Amino acid sequence: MTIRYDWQTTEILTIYNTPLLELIYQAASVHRQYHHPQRIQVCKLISIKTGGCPEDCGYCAQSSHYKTEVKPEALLEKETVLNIAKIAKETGVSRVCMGAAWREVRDNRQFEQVLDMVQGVTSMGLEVCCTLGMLTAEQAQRLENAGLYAYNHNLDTSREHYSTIITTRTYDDRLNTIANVRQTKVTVCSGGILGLGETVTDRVQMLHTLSNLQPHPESVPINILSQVEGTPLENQPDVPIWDIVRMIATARIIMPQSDVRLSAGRARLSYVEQGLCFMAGANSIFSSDDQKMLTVTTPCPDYDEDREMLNLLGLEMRPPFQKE
Ligand code: SAM
Ligand code: DTB
Ligand code: SF4
Repeated sequence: MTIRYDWQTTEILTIYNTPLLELIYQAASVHRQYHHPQRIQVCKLISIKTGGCPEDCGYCAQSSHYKTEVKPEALLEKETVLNIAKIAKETGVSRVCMGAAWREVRDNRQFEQVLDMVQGVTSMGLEVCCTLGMLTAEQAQRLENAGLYAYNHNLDTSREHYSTIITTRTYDDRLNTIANVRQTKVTVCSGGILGLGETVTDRVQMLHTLSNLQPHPESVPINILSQVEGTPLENQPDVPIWDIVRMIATARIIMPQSDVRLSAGRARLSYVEQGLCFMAGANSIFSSDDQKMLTVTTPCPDYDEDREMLNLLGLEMRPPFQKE
């Protein structure tokens, strides 16, 4: 099967609605053609700058527009970041993702500090990813020069649904930043969230936008909304496991070479449910030593628990820079 960049929304919808076990079988078959079926990428998130974000993303604990448990903190020291990365590396983690609650990167001293952290963690032999909000092509170039391996910038949902979730930036702002990263050798990580009150059509449209990017994002995170008290989306119902599996399988089939990451929301899934997600083509997760994703509002399974799960499922952790 060759990689396609011309998927139509009707085709994607047909895949999404395929009888479940047939869909999983098809996704698993594609997965095996493009990836080592026993290998899972394990990533560690570090919130290098927490809270106080000027954006109004309706799901986010870090937006200053909502009153949540999260309090704004200063940028972490490089030493702190290197220590967290060291423990992650010793555990077998291959990628460290540094997140900042910024609207966009500014050309200031804080950016210099982030570039220094990127350099430091990269020189430990780890893949480094950053998610810092909007970026110019020049800033992307500076991150590349510091050794950055990936940049995360999610589309979150469809263009149509986007404006009901976020009003402080547009879908095109998002696509522009992704295009700016594409001007460098830094790989692109872009996906979305399930559970924002979107329809199946919105999900399919988001997958359509992602799968029509050429090349496809090297990694596609599928987040499941973690309902945060104080945000406009605090009362959204849980996303059914079947929708999660369908979304993962569809992403796997239409973007066969990309890593599909079962991201936020994994903590509430049983090993059996996660096993189904891996069968459907998910091959990447976030794991942690502090039980959280970026903030305390979104739990994350820890290294020990994940080691147990991977052992039970006969899976192993993928070393850094070894994507086939
Ligand atoms: N500020 C940067 C930005 O938005 O691009 C980076 C950090 S932001 C926390 C990264 C992604 O995390 C969001 O795009 C969203 O997909 C996901 N996310 C944030 N809060 C979430 C929540 N409560 N549940 C699930 N996913 C969430
Ligand atoms: C992504 O798609 N998921 C990660 C990462 N990129 C930055 C974040 C997950 C949600 C974090 C929400 C929280 O911890 O508050
Ligand atoms: Fe800010 Fe990112 Fe949260 Fe949006 S998702 S409020 S941009 S930290």
